[in-house]
Amino acid sequence: MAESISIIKERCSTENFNKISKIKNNHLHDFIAKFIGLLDPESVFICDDSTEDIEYIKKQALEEGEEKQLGITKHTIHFDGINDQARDKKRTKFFVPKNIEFGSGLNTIDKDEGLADINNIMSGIMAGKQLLVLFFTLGPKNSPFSIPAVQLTDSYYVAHSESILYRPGFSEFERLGDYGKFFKFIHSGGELEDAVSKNVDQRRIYIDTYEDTVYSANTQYGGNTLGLKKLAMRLGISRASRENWLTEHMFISGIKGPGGRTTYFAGAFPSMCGKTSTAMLKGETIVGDDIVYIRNIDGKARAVNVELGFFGIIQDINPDDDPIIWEILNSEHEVIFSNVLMTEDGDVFWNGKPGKVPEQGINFTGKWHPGKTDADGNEIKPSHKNARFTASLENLSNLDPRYDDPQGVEIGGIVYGGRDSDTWMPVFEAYGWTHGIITTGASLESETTAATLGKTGVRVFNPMSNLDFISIPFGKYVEINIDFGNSMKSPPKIFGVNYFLKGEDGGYLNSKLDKMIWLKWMELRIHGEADAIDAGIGSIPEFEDLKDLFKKVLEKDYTQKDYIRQFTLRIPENLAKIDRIIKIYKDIGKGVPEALFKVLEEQKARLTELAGRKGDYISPLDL
Ligand code: SPV
Ligand code: MN
Repeated sequence: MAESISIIKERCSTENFNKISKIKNNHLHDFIAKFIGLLDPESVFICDDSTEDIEYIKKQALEEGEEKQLGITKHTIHFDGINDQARDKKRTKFFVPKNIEFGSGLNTIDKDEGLADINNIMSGIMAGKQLLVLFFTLGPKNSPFSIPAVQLTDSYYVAHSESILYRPGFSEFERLGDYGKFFKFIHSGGELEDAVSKNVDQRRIYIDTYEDTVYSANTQYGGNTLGLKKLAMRLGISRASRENWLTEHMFISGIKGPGGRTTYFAGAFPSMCGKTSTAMLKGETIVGDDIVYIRNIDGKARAVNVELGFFGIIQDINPDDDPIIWEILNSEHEVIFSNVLMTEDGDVFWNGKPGKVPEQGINFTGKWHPGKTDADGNEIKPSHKNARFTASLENLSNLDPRYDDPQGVEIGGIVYGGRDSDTWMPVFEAYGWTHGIITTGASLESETTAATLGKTGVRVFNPMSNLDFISIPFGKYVEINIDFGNSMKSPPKIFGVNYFLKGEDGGYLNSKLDKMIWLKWMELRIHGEADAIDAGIGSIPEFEDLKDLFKKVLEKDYTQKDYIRQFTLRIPENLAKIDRIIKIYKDIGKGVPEALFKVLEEQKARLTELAGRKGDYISPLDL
């Protein structure tokens, strides 16, 4: 449509029009023109990734009040509104065209109805504002993994955040020419009051996996607005399911083994279960902390970090447990803090930050002082529990040298872990790919903590830690995971971990650093350099191997007593878990692969038989 380019021209300065003219892509021009028509911005800014353009975005974020300058030059703070502090699950919906069955458990809306609703909400929503057009690639450039993406937004904060978190893509769009399979994100914060979205009750996050498009309106919180993060992840899961690869909610890290070799692991953990700390283990290297694409390349599972930065939870970050992140947050590197406390002298404070709690400051509720309460009389902490920091991975001292490798890194092991006080052992290896996907990944649960509303200690089902993002029927999602590994001659080994196992006295059986040992043991297993014991749920470490590793890595004397307490097979708890998982998948019903029930029933039979011979609780020495 030649018409599209003239619609764009009308709202652009000559300079901006020259930029967009460099990309010869009719699909892109049509898309931008269509949304200029709907959103009705006063002007359009095209970001070509030049330093000047990025600086312009940062300057505008400060000028418009979406960010405030902090004491350190490259540090700013952003506040989201009081009721806009997290992902809005209720108002996040998938479009479903007529006559298509999407399966149960997903929040869906009829496509025509959804489109009518969002067109109504977005109609003229950018009147008087500037539309920003930004280009990125998900995954490394020029790689079999990369997916180009375009973001339309009226938020300089969203644009600034994405410029830190993602790989620039303007030149990639230029190179690709008339290419149509890019992801498309349209966001507007809507009407703002004191620089925060005013109409959060009109918040919408609508996902059209059939058109690779996501709409987000009347919200600013990153999880709802950063198109390339969790919005792209849902599009990625759909696309991957059609093309036989995987989009997963995982970190990637490189674990060092004997002789200085590096073995790469990818891992999924529900939030507050040790995902970031596993990605950032002392002495190891990080490729990514949140989202990965995994492909079968020449018979090997290879993976990339989709992103290039952290949008990480800041609560409890301290120099002892998180020395590398602490260093980033206290240096001259670029950081956007969100929803922490800002003090008069331009410093920040968050819940769990060592040091004295400031006497006063500004947080997401406005002026704050210790003891401030909300309308229900509950104490307001200095920072929101979901307060975050946005920073590039590229400044990390433990960044893996292959973090941007267009071919990805070869994944040797996949790790699944949840918060589990009484069932899983600290570490175990599945019998094989299908067994691992079914009994660990697809059976993942996590106990609620004091950090979430409601009762603590309740087990929440969260398959592959992807519950909130699965954009295809659940059964199909499990099936593509199974099929993916089985398409390879030697797929990655799968491991389960549990950092939260407790003893009879209610205390944790492991210290925070023990996870370093579990990863080292997995590394040896992948290379066939450690033996294991069959425990009915999979294979578990031998005492001597752990003893050696504890000594070598942590200079700790690991005792047989600790080993027995940590690795006693708890059969009643394991059987109860299998029953819970079978029930969940029976309730999902249609589309769940038969293999899932078969493998879970086999595990049940194995454990029941073991209990008959050796009792309900079996020491690893008796297995
Ligand atoms: C998560 O909640 O898993 C996050 C943050 O990584 S958000 O972008 O909100 O999804
Ligand atoms: Mn995440």
